[in-house]
Amino acid sequence: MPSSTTTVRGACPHDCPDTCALLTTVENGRATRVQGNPAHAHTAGVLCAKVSKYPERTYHPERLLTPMKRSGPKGSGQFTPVSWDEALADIAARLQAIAARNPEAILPYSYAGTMGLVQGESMDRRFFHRLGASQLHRSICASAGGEGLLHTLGAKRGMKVEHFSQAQLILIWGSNSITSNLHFWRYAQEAKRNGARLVCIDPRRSETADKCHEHIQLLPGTDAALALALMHELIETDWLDHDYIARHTLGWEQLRERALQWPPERAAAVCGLPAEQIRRLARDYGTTRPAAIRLNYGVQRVRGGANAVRAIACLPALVGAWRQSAGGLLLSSSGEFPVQEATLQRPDLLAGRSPRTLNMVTLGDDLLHPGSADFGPQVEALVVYNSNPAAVAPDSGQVCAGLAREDLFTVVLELFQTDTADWADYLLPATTQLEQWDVHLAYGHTDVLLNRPAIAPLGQARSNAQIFRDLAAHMGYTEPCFTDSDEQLCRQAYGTEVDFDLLLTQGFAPLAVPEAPFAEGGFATPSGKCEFFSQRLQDAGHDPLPGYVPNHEVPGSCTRYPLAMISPPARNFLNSSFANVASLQAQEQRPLVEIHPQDAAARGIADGALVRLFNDRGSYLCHAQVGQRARPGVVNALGIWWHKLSPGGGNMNHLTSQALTDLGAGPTFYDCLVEVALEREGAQAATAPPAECAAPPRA
Ligand SMILES: Nc1nc2c(c(=O)[nH]1)N[C@H]1C(S)=C(S)[C@@H](COP(=O)(O)OP(=O)(O)OC[C@H]3O[C@@H](n4cnc5c(=O)[nH]c(N)nc54)[C@H](O)[C@@H]3O)O[C@H]1N2
Ligand SMILES: Nc1nc2c(c(=O)[nH]1)N[C@H]1C(S)=C(S)[C@@H](COP(=O)(O)OP(=O)(O)OC[C@H]3O[C@@H](n4cnc5c(=O)[nH]c(N)nc54)[C@H](O)[C@@H]3O)O[C@H]1N2
Ligand code: SF4
Ligand SMILES: [Mo]
Repeated sequence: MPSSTTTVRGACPHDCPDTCALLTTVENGRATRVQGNPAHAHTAGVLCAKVSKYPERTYHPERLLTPMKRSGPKGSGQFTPVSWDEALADIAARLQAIAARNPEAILPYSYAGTMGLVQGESMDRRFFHRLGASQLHRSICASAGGEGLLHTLGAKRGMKVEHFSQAQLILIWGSNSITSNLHFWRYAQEAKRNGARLVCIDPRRSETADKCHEHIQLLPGTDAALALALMHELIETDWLDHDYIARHTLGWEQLRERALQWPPERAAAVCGLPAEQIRRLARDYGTTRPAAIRLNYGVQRVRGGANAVRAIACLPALVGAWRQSAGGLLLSSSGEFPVQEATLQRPDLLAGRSPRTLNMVTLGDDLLHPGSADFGPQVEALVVYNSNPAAVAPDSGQVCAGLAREDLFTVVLELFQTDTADWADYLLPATTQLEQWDVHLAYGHTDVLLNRPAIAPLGQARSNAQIFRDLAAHMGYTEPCFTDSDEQLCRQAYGTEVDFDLLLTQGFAPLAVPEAPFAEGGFATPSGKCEFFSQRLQDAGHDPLPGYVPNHEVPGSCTRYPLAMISPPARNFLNSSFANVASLQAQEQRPLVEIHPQDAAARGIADGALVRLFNDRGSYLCHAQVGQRARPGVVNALGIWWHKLSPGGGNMNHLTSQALTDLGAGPTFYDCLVEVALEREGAQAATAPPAECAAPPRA
């Protein structure tokens, strides 16, 4: 046979703001190289270390290649191969039997293993709508911040990322961009070369903080206090754009009154910062133009997350930063994309039913709930795809106790045998991005991307859309929408809103988005203004103004658990994805917690020591990394290791709680108190909660 080499255009499917354009080299049917597409401006030919390793991940010796049925006790991870027909017929029969009693006893569980519109939210949604299953509130990442933006700017819209290169001041707020938003960082570097000042606002001395001019190392969960004190200073010194405020904002007088209650000294005490540093930041922000804020989701994984985003999102309107294309703020751009959700997801298949919605953050509690008039039926079946809840959902101990229920029927669609897959009754092999069609939006730029399959599916793997199509057939669903192919679904995702031919030829299509979206106001709020005051929030019984909402577990408030733990992303993993890829695991070395020398010395902990982090929810064994990346009183457990790849068989989510945020019912991963102790062989962790540190209530 003659040898052949082709290059196939694709899109990175991972939950990352950058949504890179990929070029996959295929030699004789095998993907040999994955690179960034130089023709795509934001990708600029560069990929992160993780996705550069894509062939290694795709051809990983532990890829799941056949459907499997549990053959050992629940959670044993023992399976035997079965045929697709046998697996699908049995799963359909089990789901039908449950649905005959009450379809709401079936719960789909998915997040962003792939962000593709087809493999992430199309045929699966049709299937569960038709079935009448419980709905899932997909809140695990961004719902608090999303609500904060919605009630302030009106939508997930903001600065175009490329314009950051022209800013003179960039606040990198709750974002370790070098780790999680590399292609934004490229624009920030360009700005730096043009003389811009870069300020990083983060409790952790991150890799990004190292490279900024200033690092403002506040306590976790105190960002709203900082933002209010900045407003205080902007008001006191009159660094305000009165014309912009008058024409394009709502609630200025009320916000002014609120902000005047926050002199820098008050915020300094809350944030654990010198007041002088807050004054200097206000001076920088009040006097430099263009001034840009790259806000990221790191700020909103605490009780007051939505209010923090709201407070920060008010700042650009106060100083009129939106007037310039290189000024303003970007948290997410996903609201720009004209996705045809109703066509893709077909909520009409609910046919008048309105099933309950369960929150993916409280999976642990919900799986253990017996069923009641309020709650509805006990969850009897769980179908997991694009997610690894055993490792990534908070309060892992409860999640795993729920997954361990003998009477729970669990189906997992996966690439690998993850911690969650170990609990499955059926484990179904899914394709990777290199083997499937998809079409994408982005939350860190404004281009649509198409992903073409580069290689044939490995083994018997099938795409998520294909698996749900096949399940629908086994359930006897005859609606024509259950026969749409993956390529047809790609065409439906944007309908006529995006030129599909351009996607086919070029691989990407930029949306027409204004250069300075709010230069003349035009916010997507009910008033059309930047809403400092929100009538909608007041009507719903919330504080109508942005305020400081203290953590559920306030740092320093509990003598038994004196340390605050945050658990931001590890550079070489993507959430729990890639944790099983040897070359990337080697980069991260081993599960670790960063701890300040002062906190380490007080506990007799030397660099590299095996330590136990614990609180009343559970414990996590990992290695101490003693140094300045952690501030005193705060430890950083970098994530997210699989339980079974960690020394004690757990991870930091054994410590995090299911408590929710102020708005948006999001998770509070970074709102968590712990103690750390040197691990001695045979020692027992103290786990009994004292009364003063009882588990926090749900917000
Ligand atoms: N390499 C890599 N890239 C990723 C991910 C990954 O796991 N690995 N995750 C992806 C996902 S799912 C998302 S949602 C995006 C965005 O994900 P984010 O979680 O926003 O990612 P980061 O920017 O890496 O981390 C957030 C930063 O916020 C800081 N932080 C923690 N608590 C606070 C706080 O209270 N206030 C402030 N100001 N900062 C705080 C952390 O120390 C960290 O440096 O990134 C994506 N990109
Ligand atoms: N402590 C702590 N916990 C956190 C966070 C934190 O910062 N700290 N971050 C949170 C955030 S921001 C997020 S977004 C969540 C992320 O939670 P998840 O979205 O669950 O993310 P992953 O851990 O990457 O798991 C995705 C899984 O999908 C699988 N997958 C990938 N592609 C496909 C496909 O095409 N088909 C199928 N069937 N499967 C596929 C992957 O193999 C992987 O196991 O975690 C949250 N958990
Ligand atoms: S994970 Fe992010 S930076 Fe890496 S290739 Fe994908 S989109 Fe690009
Ligand atoms: Mo996320």
